[in-house]
Amino acid sequence: MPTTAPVTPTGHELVVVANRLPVDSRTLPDGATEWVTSPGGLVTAMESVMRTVDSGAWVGWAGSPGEAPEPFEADGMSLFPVALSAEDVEKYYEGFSNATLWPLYHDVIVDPEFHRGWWDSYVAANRRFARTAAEVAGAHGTVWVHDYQLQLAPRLIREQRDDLRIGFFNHIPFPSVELFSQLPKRTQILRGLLGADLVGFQRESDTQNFLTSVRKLLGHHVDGQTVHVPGIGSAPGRQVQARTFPISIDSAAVSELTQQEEIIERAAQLRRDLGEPRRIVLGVDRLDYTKGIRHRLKAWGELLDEGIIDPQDTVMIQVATPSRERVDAYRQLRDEVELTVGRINGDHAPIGRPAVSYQHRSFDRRDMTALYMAADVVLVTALRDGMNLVAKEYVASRPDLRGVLVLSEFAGAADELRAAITVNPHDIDALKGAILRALEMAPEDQEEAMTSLRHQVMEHDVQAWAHSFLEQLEQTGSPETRQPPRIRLSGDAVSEPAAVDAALQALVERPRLLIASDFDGVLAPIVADRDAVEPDQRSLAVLRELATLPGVSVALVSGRALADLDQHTSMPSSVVLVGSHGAEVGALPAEMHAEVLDSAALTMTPERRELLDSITLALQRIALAHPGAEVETKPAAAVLHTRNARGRGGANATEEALELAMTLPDVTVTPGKEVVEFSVVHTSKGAAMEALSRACAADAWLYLGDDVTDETVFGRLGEGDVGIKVGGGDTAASLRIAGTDEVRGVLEALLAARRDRA
Ligand code: GDG
Repeated sequence: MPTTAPVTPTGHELVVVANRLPVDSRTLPDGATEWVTSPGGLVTAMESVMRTVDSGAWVGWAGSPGEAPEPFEADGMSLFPVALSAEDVEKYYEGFSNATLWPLYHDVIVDPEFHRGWWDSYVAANRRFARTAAEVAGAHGTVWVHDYQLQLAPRLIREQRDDLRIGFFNHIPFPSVELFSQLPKRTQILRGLLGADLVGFQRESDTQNFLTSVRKLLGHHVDGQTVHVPGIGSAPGRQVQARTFPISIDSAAVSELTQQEEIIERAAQLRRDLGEPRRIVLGVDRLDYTKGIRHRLKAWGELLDEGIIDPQDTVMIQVATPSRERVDAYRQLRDEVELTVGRINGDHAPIGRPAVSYQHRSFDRRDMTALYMAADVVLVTALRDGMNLVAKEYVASRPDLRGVLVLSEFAGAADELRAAITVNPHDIDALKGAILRALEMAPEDQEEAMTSLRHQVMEHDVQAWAHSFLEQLEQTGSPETRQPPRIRLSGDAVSEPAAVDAALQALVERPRLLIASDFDGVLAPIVADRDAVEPDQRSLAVLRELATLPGVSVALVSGRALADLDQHTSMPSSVVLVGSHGAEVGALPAEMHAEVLDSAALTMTPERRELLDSITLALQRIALAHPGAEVETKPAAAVLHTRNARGRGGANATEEALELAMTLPDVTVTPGKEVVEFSVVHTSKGAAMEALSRACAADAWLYLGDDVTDETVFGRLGEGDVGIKVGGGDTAASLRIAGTDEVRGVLEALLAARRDRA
């Protein structure tokens, strides 16, 4: 029983993030609220792994719309409730999660609905869960995110806490790429999931479907079960593992219940209540269209209609637990199921007894076990199901080795429970045949099949499942070994002129050179009005001159849009211009190999265009609220400039823009000096330099830069390359000079030295 003592929100070693907390609230007669733990399989599994860590936490919704209760302790875990408003419940939970994702991921058994407002709410809710998880996880801790409601959370957590190990497990199927592609927000979802170090699925086919989607829709390199996620900006590339972990149940606990006298008696009583039928057939499901309840009833109704089953000696019990009752498709399903049950009972039930005993309510765990123990046959006829725990619970409830399981091949459990009678539930004749085979199976055959099934279920329980997921996560993405970008110089002390000279002398000796430079702050002093920039004409002239020398290629790499850069520098075609932080590359001189540029990463798709338009609008709204802030639009990016904003306006606008960035999982956000850029193509100055260096087959390169965005280049310095930081601040460059005047000096020295060599 939970206590309501508040917990200090710091430092948990293992944090579970799931839509629901493992508790339900109960209102006491005096109006006070009491929390009762709701032990499901996941809770049991987590209890077992929580025992292995010093401190465990669970982040989730407490189940009632409105304000979240204060954090509290329950069963050795700290619970951190996340608030969901009534509108969140409608749009994030019932809408995007259960009326868009759920049907789409279950092979569109009903049509998924797409509404843009639902998506916004899904993003906002995922951010809230992610923020709480990031707040409560300890340094280098582990976060395990569960299920389709929280697919953006892994990335959103990583954006705040790069020190964490993050795992994600999808409890429901992952659809084929053809179906997944229907999802308007498909790339955002994939990028959200790829924030994890390990993404787990129920079946091997789900894992493969995910990897195919990542490869086809994001263009990432996939090597076996490893996804190579390219680095963005100064962030290094990452590897994400996708693996299969079939979930299970607390098998020993279920089996143990079957030994209790009271439960044995309940099972016997059940049979008596039903008039001692010769055979009981059982279905247990949430009332969900994925579970194939209609197909099951159709088969059963036909068997009765045809007189093959005698309702006097064979009864069906259908437990249909209420579920998602405010979602249209579920209301409709309930009506249809109840109509069908009514019809079957009207046609066939003996007086005083049902042909189908239909139970639209929840039973407690002990009653459920009694039902399994009383059932001669259990029907699991799901049209699509991640795993299906009912199948495993039935097996665990039969230490007497009696009973037959009919199992849909579309349930994940079919991969493991090979000794069940498997069936395609869409084939009603085959389903009828499977039911009859089950009813007629000889006791020794039942025993043989059940022995094999129990071997599987008792060995592979939910505790083993959780431990194997966490063990794999432990071996994956290890935060301790993740290197932050290397800092070679701090402060603002400039390098010794002799050191700069020596580096330049060594550089000019290389046969093929790439000389590249940032523009603002390097070739031109920074000015408040970006259009009034006055580049150092001598520096530009020296660069033009360098470009004429044999074996030398020259490039300007800027955050400015390409056209803007061109206008302010008037470079000849022998100098390559790279704009928008690498997203726009001008014409390359004939001797360069254009094919090495990654055009897929740079292409503006209609999807990216639409995204860019919405970002521009949002930034314009922020700029309007903070006078002096401005929005610049580029072909593949929108930029918020705060240089001219008044007072705290600049800082506030930047904060709001970074808040906005959190909601945009498909965008590269690059904060610079009083500027934040949102690019919808994924590249960086560093990536562009690397491509240019390959395009001109350079033996070594020189790069001059002053901004944080130039660190993406300095971070890639190889042996023989020279990186010069202009101005103060931490940098991965190896040398520092003071300002634009010194840049001119460096370029002149370089030109003279290279000429001498020639
Ligand atoms: C999702 C995936 C995957 C049902 N009625 C009562 C009751 N239950 C319990 C069952 C079972 C659980 O609910 C249902 O689990 P399932 O696996 O069948 O299905 P989903 O709820 O759809 O779960 C599924 C699962 O996640 C785990 O990863 O297997 O594929 O869809 O445990 O016994 N329990 C009680 N009273 C009831 O009336 N106490």
